[in-house]
Amino acid sequence: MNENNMHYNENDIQVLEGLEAVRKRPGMYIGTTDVKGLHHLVWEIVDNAIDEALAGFCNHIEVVINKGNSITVKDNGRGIPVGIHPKTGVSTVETVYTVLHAGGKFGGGGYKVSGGLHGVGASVVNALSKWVTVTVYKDGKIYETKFENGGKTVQKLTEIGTCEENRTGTTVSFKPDPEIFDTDIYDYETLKVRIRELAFLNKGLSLTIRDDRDMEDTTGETFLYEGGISEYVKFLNVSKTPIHDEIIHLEGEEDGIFFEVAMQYNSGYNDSIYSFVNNINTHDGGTHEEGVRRALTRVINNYARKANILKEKDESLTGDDVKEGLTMIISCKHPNPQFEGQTKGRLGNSEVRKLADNVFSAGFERFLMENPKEARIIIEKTVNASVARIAARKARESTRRKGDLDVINFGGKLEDCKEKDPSVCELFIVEGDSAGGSAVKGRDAMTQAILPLRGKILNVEKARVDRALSNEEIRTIITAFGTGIGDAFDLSKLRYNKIIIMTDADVDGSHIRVLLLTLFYRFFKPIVEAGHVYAAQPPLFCIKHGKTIKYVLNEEERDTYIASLNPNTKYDIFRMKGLGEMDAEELNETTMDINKRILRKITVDDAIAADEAFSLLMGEEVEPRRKFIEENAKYVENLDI
Ligand code: 28F
Repeated sequence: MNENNMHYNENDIQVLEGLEAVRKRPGMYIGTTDVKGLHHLVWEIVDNAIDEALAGFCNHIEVVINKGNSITVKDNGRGIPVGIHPKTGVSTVETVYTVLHAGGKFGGGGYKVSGGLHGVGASVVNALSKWVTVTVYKDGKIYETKFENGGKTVQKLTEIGTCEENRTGTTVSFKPDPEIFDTDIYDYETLKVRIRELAFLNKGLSLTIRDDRDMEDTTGETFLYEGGISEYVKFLNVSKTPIHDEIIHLEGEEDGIFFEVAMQYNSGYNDSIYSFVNNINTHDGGTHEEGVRRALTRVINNYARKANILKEKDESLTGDDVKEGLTMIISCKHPNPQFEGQTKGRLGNSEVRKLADNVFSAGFERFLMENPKEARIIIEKTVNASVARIAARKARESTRRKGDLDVINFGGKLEDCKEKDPSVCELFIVEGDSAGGSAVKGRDAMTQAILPLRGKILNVEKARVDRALSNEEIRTIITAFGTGIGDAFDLSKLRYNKIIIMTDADVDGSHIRVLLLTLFYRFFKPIVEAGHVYAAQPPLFCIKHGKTIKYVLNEEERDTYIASLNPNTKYDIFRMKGLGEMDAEELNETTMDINKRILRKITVDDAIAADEAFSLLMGEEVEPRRKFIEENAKYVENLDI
């Protein structure tokens, strides 16, 4: 794309308008006169330096915030031509800085502007500045010209000294006019982030940013990425967990249009896809993005079918499926970009769609062929996304199906309470039929409902929503809650203020409790977050002395209690039976009676940490799960009620 610049000459400059127009309506040229517009001036100048880099003549650009919030931008390019411009009769440097649209973009000469939106150029910056100084290093000489108060030439281009023969470049310093801008204070971070982005987008180009406002001669920060957008992807994935090592980097060129893409999947569920045209972020996508998305979906589907990971009967993967956990940078350099849309954030050039599709599909297909291990990891990730998407859809349809999950349809499993006001109602989810029977007899039938569970419920961490919904126990729970799930979830429809998990104090009981918590956390998170979920705590020991009966939860409490007794007291200790062996009265007394029982409220104070904990717990690893069962007090706060 550099050839275009070879025939460049000074005739390309066209004189269109005076700088006064810019000062009258700055918004038309730089968008706003707020802090954003202030920074925009820097990008106008930096863009010119980037153009020189894109032309292949510059590999270092420096931006300095000076004392007093003036800016200096320096490049080591060829230097703006210093000869007299035939149309204006003044030096080209002066012409570029005083004639609106003198950048060549409108002159048809082909000097590229890196930003399609920008590139209105140096003269706009000059028009909106208190002062500007331009220094050019060329042919062993140093030239300088100066402007003041909106671009009035106060010093014609003058040879002010000599330099080494091989030193070339352009240095521009300017101070934004405080009469134009709401603020005159530059933000280092804002400049740095964009400078770093420009370094990612232009491989091999080094960019330095320095803040000299507080202290001179600081070194600043230099960004140089030989890997270009691959390093951008690596940077974006740094706090994520990539699922394959290599960052896939593909590029191609046709008719002076350069296209490249870099990508890597991570274990997350969100995507970070950013696209650029001539270094400008195309927020609203466009043809370059469309080409890639189309090709990505097609190539993955083809591979998945061929490898039989996707069976004949399976639905095809969608664009959403294939971008789950995808970090991707798309960059296109186009000599004549058409920006569309309200905010001009969309690339419209239709020829780019094909180029993007071709470059991406050929390269990505090849990557998959050459890296079968990575290919499988990637395809399986996208297939999982698809399974989850289909399952979620089924779940929604299922909860919508009239009558299917209605309370009416219980078949007698739920022993509901008489009271209908949820604020006083409780649902006991009880392990086993026999405990269920005792609980029904021992309950307060007015406010306490009993749902007995037969055996263990499905581990929803290991099963997708569709399988979970085909599980009888889970369907019953969903129905009992009354809230629905997925899109249809409605917390206000919860039929009980307290949902109490009542399981044995042994390992099996703990396991069932964790399975239920996982189910609640995954499907009914708001219920957990709102503090509706509790664990009943059946006592492990009963201590009788005289007429007093004391139930304690564990050995520690037992020993503490005994130590507190008069040493002469005679007492008996009974190890409590499992829930199933207690009669109704015992169960009521120890575990259900509002005045005597001990409940533990399940809280989720840190949703993210809890989510991770649940994954860890309920995933493949057995050991951490055992640990949770022992330590689950971390997410559970003791509460005496
Ligand atoms: C700190 C900002 O502005 N760098 C620039 C060049 C180089 C050439 C050029 C610029 C003439 C008519 C535009 C040199 N030699 N940094 C910069 N480096 N402009 S701006 O040409 C200016 C054109 O319109 C340049 C041969 N061709 C071009």
